[in-house]
Amino acid sequence: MYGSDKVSDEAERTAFRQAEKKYKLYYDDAFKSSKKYIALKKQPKQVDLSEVLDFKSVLDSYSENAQLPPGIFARQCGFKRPVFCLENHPGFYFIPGALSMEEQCQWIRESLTSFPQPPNRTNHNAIYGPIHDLFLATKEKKILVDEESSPASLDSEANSCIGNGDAHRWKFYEENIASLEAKTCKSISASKLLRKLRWSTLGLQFDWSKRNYDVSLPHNKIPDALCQLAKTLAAPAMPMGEDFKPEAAIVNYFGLGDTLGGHLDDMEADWSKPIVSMSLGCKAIFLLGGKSRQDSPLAMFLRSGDAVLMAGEARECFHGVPRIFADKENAEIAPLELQFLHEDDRFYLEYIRTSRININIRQVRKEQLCKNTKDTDLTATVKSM
Ligand SMILES: O=C(O)CCC(=O)C(=O)O
Repeated sequence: MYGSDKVSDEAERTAFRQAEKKYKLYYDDAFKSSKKYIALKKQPKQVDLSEVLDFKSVLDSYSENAQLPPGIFARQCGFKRPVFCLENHPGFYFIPGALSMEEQCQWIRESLTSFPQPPNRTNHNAIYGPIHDLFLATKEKKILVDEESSPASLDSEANSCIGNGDAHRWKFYEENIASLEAKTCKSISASKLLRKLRWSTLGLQFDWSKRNYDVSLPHNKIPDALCQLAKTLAAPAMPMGEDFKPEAAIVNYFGLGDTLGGHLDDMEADWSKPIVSMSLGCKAIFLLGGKSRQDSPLAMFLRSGDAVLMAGEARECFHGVPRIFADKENAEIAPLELQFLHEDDRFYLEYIRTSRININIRQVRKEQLCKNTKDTDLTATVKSM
């Protein structure tokens, strides 16, 4: 799960860490001393990708001649395409191109508009409190201003309220009004905040400081359409037709250079239930390790529309995302760009050109508890807040 980038000395020496370092984005500083450096754009260091498993090529050759590389097997699970499994990682499933283009666009839009809306929490909560309509504010070029440091004259112009425990401290203002007072106010543009959005949580809210789910936190249920999609995608990991109840989701937002350090998702009660993880936007490298950080991880590409399931033993495996590719050549999002271009909404297009979004959906509680703890009990908390 999302966590600190700080790595202990011991972790620094592990096989997992070495792989993270191998694929992480570093810049070439060959030009630094040259005068040309200023004129040239920073160049990413070349990285050897020859060992990265590419399920797209696996699918292509499998469709052509039914051949599979050693250690990979295919299952027909009622999707348009086969689902791939790894002999060395029982419980891991890769569904290439699981989401249609329309679905990808839909969940990118939701990830930027409705998912970060309160009561869902985001990484911004700790500093700014709940923020409403961040995407809209970005489109409208608004500025978030700290009321405490702002002159009273601004107050009448504010049109969106945010609280940080003490009510309404941070507010969005029109750009021109906020910039008039920029010198006296603590402020940040909505577009910067959107760029710095790293996660939002849906359904049962995850408390990062305690590393567990806090069912007492106000929350909405995961949207029905997302639940339905997650249930459909989870089917290969539920061969006896068991039920998968999506109760919580974490949406991770990656910009250029962002990574997700190696971790385990171990806060859910029933590990036989999969984590359903969907990729949107720029291509990434995913590392699937073993039960110890000392185990060398397998690197694989994740593209927009791919889905991964981690269930059973695979739930005990370290995993992470050391790299996203935000450059035109490697991002592999041309069809997505075209789709958003047609929709004439340049804000989605601008965002996704250099970003990746991951939505991972989980059943948190054991079957019996899901049934016994009625959601009305939990929504009562919402109403009483
Ligand atoms: O971004 C991804 O593909 C993986 C996300 C993940 O591992 C997590 O949120 O626990």
